Amino acid sequence: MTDDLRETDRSDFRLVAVEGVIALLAGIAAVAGSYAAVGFTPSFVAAPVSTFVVATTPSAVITWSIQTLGDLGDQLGFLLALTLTVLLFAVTAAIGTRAADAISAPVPVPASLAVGLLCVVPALALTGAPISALGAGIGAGLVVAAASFGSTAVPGSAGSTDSGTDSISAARRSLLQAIAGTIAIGSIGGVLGSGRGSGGDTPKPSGPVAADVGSLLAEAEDKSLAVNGLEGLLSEEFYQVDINSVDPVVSASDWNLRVTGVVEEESSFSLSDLKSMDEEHRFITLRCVGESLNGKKMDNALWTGVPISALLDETTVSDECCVMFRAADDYYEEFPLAALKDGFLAYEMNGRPLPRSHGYPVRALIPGHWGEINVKWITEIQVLEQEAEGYWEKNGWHGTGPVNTVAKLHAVNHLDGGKIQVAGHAYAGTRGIERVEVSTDGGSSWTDATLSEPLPGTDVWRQWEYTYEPNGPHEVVVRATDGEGNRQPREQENAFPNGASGWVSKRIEP
Ligand SMILES: Nc1nc2c(c(=O)[nH]1)N[C@H]1C(S)=C(S)[C@@H](COP(=O)(O)O)O[C@H]1N2
Ligand SMILES: [Mo]
Repeated sequence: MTDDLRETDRSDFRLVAVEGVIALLAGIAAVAGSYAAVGFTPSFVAAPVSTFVVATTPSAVITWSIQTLGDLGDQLGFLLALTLTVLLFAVTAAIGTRAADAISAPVPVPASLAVGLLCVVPALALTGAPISALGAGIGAGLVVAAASFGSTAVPGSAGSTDSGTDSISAARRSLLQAIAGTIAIGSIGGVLGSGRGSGGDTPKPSGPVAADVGSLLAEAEDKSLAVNGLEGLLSEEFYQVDINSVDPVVSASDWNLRVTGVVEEESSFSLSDLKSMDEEHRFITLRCVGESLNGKKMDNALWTGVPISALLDETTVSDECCVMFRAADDYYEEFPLAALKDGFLAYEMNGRPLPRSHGYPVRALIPGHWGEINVKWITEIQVLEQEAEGYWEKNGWHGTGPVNTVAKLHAVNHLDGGKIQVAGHAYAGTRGIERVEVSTDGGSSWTDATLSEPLPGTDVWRQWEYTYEPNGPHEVVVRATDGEGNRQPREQENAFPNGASGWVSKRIEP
């Protein structure tokens, strides 16, 4: 008698476990369905969850993650958001299955329908996007349908059939069917979603670039030092830093930039307004205040657009203290008005429309300043009477000012004949780079490195290179002097809060 009971308990437990796993699979399929419908856009169900995760993570943890985990931290954060989203829909699916059981009279409701309908609710609440919610509902519903395919017993109805081996094998079969369904939905969703992920109406780059852009790009290539393992003067893969895992999708035709606040008259500009102004091409280098000393969040591109001053003339900005930029991803950054006067609004990068990841359709570029005030997807320039804190400053960073001078050491080549070649990029914002020195004895003696010819522009990095004959294991140290004659300080500082600084050094074995 007791043994019998235990046996029943155990099989009940297994049935409930199967029900739980199927609910989890339905949760995964809900996320895949939403992805299939809208791709990697803010309407994807995991996007608002990710924003929530970032918003509720203590800033000390974020600062730690930026400095020690770097991009991995962002990836882990998104993985957490994805997991939470799956769990949310899994719980919803479990409730839907139980609800279908409960309301089996007078008209039986298939669990798949109940789950599908119920999953639409949180998806809609999260994203406000009916298509995304429909995708989530269909995904979850299909998995539950797959689970119950070919059986009369709904998988949720643990105990509704005779207990024992029959129901166990039925449960096993529905579990396998649910797994197969989830794999199918996941694969189809992956393909459909990645097709949509590019998003917006970002034009696909095609055909040759404009002639003047082409010759500037050629100039950058010509002036680049040919060093193995060293990127040229034009970055091939421009780094990306965002507060959100999922970039906003902004349509060029709807895009609008408002100039507000303490201005004589508020004004607003469309993309065609900008494009009707005198266009300029500028090489501008960006560096993130959060990157490590010898990190890779420093890159250069050729940007096409118009000076911000062209927009301000029309509104006569009064002599106020500061300006706040606001963007489509709810990002905001404040900085002194003086820096705005040299600012630039770019709508092309290397002769192509800005990629979505770099601010399509329009971003700001503020020469010589840390990356964070180079606001992407910009929507508003608000002139302020009083200082205010931007997104990162609220979290303790001081990243609105001019960049620190840095010389990176990214390439170490062992050449034929035993010589060693070291090389990297050096950048000092609008101060420019005048000199890079290399020491191969840990900083006792110094030699000038070869510099790449300067590119046109006031805010562009240079490459440096030095080849020498090694004499046993040694430490290479690099230091830069900016165009105002200031040698960068030796002491190494972490990124938080003022940006990494110090001389880069590396131990090298010949
Ligand atoms: N709207 C918006 N603009 C933004 C950010 C952001 O998260 N949202 N990140 C900033 C930061 S911290 C940096 S370093 C640069 C990076 O620009 P990139 O992603 O084009 O390299 O964009 C800045 N502009
Ligand atoms: Mo940044």
